[in-house]
Amino acid sequence: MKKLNKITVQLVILFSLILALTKLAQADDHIAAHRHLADPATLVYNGRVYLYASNDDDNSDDKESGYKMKSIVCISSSDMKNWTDHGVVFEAPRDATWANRTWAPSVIARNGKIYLYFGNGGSGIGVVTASSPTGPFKDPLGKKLIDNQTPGVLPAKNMWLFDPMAFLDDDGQAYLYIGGNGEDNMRVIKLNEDMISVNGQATSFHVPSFFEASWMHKRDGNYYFSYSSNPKAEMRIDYMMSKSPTTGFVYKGVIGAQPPNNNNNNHHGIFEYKGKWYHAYHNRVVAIKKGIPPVYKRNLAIEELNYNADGTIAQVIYTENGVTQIGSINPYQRNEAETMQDQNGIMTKNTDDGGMQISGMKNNNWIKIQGVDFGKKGAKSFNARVSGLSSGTSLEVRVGSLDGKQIAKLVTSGNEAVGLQIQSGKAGIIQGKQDLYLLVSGSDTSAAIDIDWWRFQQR
Ligand code: FUB
Repeated sequence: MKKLNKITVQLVILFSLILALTKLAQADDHIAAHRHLADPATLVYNGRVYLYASNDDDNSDDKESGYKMKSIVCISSSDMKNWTDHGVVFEAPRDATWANRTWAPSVIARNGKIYLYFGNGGSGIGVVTASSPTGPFKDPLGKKLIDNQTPGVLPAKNMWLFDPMAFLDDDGQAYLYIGGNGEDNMRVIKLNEDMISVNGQATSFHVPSFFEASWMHKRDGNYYFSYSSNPKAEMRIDYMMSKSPTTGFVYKGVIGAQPPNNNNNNHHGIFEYKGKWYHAYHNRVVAIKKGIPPVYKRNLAIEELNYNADGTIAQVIYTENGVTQIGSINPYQRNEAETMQDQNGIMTKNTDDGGMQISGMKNNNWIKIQGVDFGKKGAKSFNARVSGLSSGTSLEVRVGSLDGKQIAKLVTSGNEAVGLQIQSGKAGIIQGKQDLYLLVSGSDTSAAIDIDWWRFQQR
């Protein structure tokens, strides 16, 4: 009897473990998790939402790495589930010769231009500009926009001059919020219409337990200043409200407690997209899962944000599955392979024409595209621009799950031309809204498949 109980307990533990790992594989509390990304800035532009992040892949895997980020990565989505990897859009000193760090960006669009503000570590703020949200970003000043000499920045005790937040008010006045490491170290300064020069001197308001990660947003005439509290206050995301962007702020409480699987610095963004509000943040779930020191290897995640009737913010409850999908993916148009909801073992790189592709997929590596709507007629064939297929390695297309119905398969007999080629195959009967898996399978262990894009033809 005792032996039976022991076996039962072991089985329960095994099943719970399998369940937990399956859930993690499907979870959405780590987006674009083929990279390590942190400090999300948000931009809603031409119907898409863009997230800009400190590139934690610039940091090494060891626990002594330190924050060495010197590039900014951009990802974007039109449905809040499938994210497109646009790669590194700004890098120092390549694109700003005076800078050697690019921490915690803030991005804003004005007069047809995109402005990206960043911390050169904790020692000043730079600004770079582009005509597209995905760059290329160029340095218009050749020096910092804000440093210790900027009027109103000093005096301050142990100021961290970083974590910019650019905010454009409805009356056309823009502001930059900066600073960290002390309740009286938050600074706000007006930006001129050119967005690359300041007007007047920085002012301040007292922020309880202020540590870093300033954010400003406005809703229904209320200004919300939110931030990461200090370690003593558990590095929560707290907020204050006012009827003015620069004064009169009153502490209102907690937007989000320390996120699960983070246990360290916290940094968030808030934005409205297609009628809903969202809270982007970072955690350390992927590094924890990989078993590497998590401090300098963060990942982005997202939750919906809700308001109470009086305009205060309902505290976010962090979940694994994050947000619901808005709309669906159209399989009958070209879909970039670097747009996905989840993946296993993939990397991305630039194509020769400046776009992006998935690269070096090995056997059992896959991407998942959520909510692909095949409609009533369904598909008759599938094609993709790929390289690296052989008689021993194929690209399978499955629906529902990794071992779900196989609806297409690309394979070549070998000797195919080197480089990306459009390959076609028949598609089995498939209709309605489905999750799609593109999976590399076969016996060739040296396989390294690249995928640029995929699409189906309608029946
Ligand atoms: O990513 C480097 C620093 O960590 C940011 O500037 C802070 O906000 C914290 O997230």
